[in-house]
Amino acid sequence: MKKRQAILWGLLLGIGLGLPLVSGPDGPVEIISVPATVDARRALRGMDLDLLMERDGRIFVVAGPDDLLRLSARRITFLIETGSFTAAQPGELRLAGGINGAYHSYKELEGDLESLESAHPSIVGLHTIGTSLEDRHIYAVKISDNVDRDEEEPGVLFLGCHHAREWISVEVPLLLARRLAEGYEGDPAIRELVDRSEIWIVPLLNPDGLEYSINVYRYWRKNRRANADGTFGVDLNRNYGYMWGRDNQGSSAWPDAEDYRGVSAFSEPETRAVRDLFLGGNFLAAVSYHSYSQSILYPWGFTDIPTGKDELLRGLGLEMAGLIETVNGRSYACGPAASSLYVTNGDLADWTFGVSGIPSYTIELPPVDIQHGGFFNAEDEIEGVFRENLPAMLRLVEFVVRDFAGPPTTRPGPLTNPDQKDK
Ligand code: 0X9
Ligand code: CA
Ligand code: ZN
Repeated sequence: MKKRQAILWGLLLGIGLGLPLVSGPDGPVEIISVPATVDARRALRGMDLDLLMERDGRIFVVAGPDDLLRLSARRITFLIETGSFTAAQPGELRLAGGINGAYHSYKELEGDLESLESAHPSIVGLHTIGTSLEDRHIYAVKISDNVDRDEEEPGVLFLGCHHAREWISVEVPLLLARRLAEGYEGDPAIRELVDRSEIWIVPLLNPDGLEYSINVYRYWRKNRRANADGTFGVDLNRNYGYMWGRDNQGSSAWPDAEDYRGVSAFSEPETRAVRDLFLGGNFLAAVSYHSYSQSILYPWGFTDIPTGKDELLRGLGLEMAGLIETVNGRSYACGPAASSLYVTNGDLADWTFGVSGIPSYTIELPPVDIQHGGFFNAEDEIEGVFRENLPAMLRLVEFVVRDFAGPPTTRPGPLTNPDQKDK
């Protein structure tokens, strides 16, 4: 990895995680709109503002007092729109009518998953792998031949929406389920992959968070755990049990932080659901979809020490990035999570890799940066983002099918922990 690129990534993802709170220490945050002109776009660029949406020729952004001053200094006229968003609770913003458009809410997803199962009952099985804190189902779709039977076939796991505001990460795995189910009859390549593997898809790991993001505050990230100090939410991608809470750089001990790790590893029903599904199966690869930054990240997240399996992780990762680029020409960077980016502890990919040594990826979907929309992907981009990811997804299924058939020496096994080695 080139240094310049590594630094750029750090910047991009730093922005991705460090989003504004509803009210910061320096005063209230407003939703404003500016005309979608070349000048306004130029002024917004580099200001670290969160783009909310573009509508009727205006760009809506979340801005603090300093941002308003900076905009005024650049003679960009803006309208304060906060009033057209009704407050759900003091200090929170609500866009009346919901803003999820073509994206799936929990109920919409539930309906679509049920229809998919009833249209293709022999290869689609809908499972509830857990229940969220607000009593929503955490759904997993199994796609395989003889779907009701637990066969001796390799498993591959695709998940979306650890983070509530990353709506595109629900759609990509959901569309994969649909493509596999609908392609089974007519597409021999799909059929062979489905026959020889068990593909598990969890499109919406964080249903409570997603609903909150749709109905109350678009930029919500965590689940909706009521923390002891009165704040809400645990970052599900800091709650897994490998190197959980190892340091305060990779996750936070503070409940109000965006990367709060929770009171203990697997304290959350969502991460427990993934743990139990994973440990009960025979998974040989896993991908966790997030947004944004167009990157394919592999372990470790908790340290920049290489895993010892970098050749495999990097090789497959680069292959996936290559396949993605051939579709729409968009390039996804590829590298080890911690050293290319920032350190995390308790994330999913470290856990699946740490406990079983299988290729495990975090794929950050488009856009590449906040100037291209950040967490807000246009509705008409959903299909294109899915289409570019499909070949990479199928490549991973093909990998598990081949790997499973290969000699036992190539099969993954538990890893030694680089931490324990020097103790
Ligand atoms: O911070 C995360 O959980 C992921 N990024 S996001 O902006 N979608 O929140 C990245 C997790 C990958 N792991 C590391 N970067 N260590
Ligand atoms: Ca099967
Ligand atoms: Zn994320």
